[in-house]
Amino acid sequence: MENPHPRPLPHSRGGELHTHDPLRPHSHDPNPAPPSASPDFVLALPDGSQQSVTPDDLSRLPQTTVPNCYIVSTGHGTSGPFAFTGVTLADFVGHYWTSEWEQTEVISADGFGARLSASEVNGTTARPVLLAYAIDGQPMARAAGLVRLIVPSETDDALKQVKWVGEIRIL
Ligand SMILES: Nc1nc2c(c(=O)[nH]1)N[C@H]1C(S)=C(S)[C@@H](COP(=O)(O)O)O[C@H]1N2
Ligand SMILES: [Mo]
Repeated sequence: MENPHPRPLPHSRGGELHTHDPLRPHSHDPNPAPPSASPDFVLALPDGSQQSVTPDDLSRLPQTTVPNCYIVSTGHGTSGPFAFTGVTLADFVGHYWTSEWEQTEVISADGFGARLSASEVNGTTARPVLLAYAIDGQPMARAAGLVRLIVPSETDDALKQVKWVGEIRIL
């Protein structure tokens, strides 16, 4: 099934990943296995700079826990409730980029990703968007998605619950 809200990619990519647009995921069976061993990811800033970020780096930023999160899919069921712990995406972006920004792209090397607007990221303060590194009080295993984007407000198809974050672009 086509994504009902297709949006064009602002940048083309080298072709090193999949040929489909990871920010327009279609309904599919979720990948069971991580695309690589390392949980480190690349942060690409609007000024063109890039840096590597580790789960340790995240754990030194303010910590937030969002309880009662569900991973919902009409196609392959619902799991939860989970309490996810991590840094809010708003705190994360604010730490690394203090100027204006409009949207962020969160992409896994397995070809799955989500695009979030600044208002979506900054506006969900009660149940904020997280970069999660722990689940139910335990460190998250790589196989379980470390580092995982958790969008608690999305409760229909899990298309924003990106496992194995490999790159975050601030735009
Ligand atoms: N990187 C990555 N994240 C992903 C997926 C995927 O294939 N790759 N599948 C999504 C889909 S369609 C679902 S239903 C959920 C499944 O999450 P779970 O493995 O924790 O149940 O992960 C989402 N996040
Ligand atoms: Mo899914």
